[in-house]
Amino acid sequence: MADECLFCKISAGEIPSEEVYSDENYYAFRDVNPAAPTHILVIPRQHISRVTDASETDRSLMGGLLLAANEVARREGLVEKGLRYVINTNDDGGQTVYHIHLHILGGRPMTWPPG
Ligand code: DGP
Repeated sequence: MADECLFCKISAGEIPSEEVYSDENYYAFRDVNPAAPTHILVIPRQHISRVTDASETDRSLMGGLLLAANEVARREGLVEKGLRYVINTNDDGGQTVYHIHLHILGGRPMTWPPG
């Protein structure tokens, strides 16, 4: 756990959140500022600041992040109609919290290109 990391604290239960999914390695919770009818963040419990910081030793963890997101999407009933996964990365990517998080957006048609 990284000191002063908001999402490490949420994963540890030190800051409250609306849990959607939890296992040994991943935690998913509703975004406080939803951009779609369903907006969930999936995080690895292990602190990695940016997806571009992940390395070979994180291969399994990074693959598992997608599988955890798929499980959440199934539970939320998003799979049939569709959904969007987003990982904002660094300043130009719009990342504001520096602990890897995958956004699951669903419940409405998405537009392209994103802003
Ligand atoms: P990003 O811009 O990709 O770094 O997304 C960060 C997201 O985290 C943003 O959509 C809002 C959300 N968020 C920030 N602080 C909190 C919080 O304390 N609780 C919850 N549930 N979500 C948060």
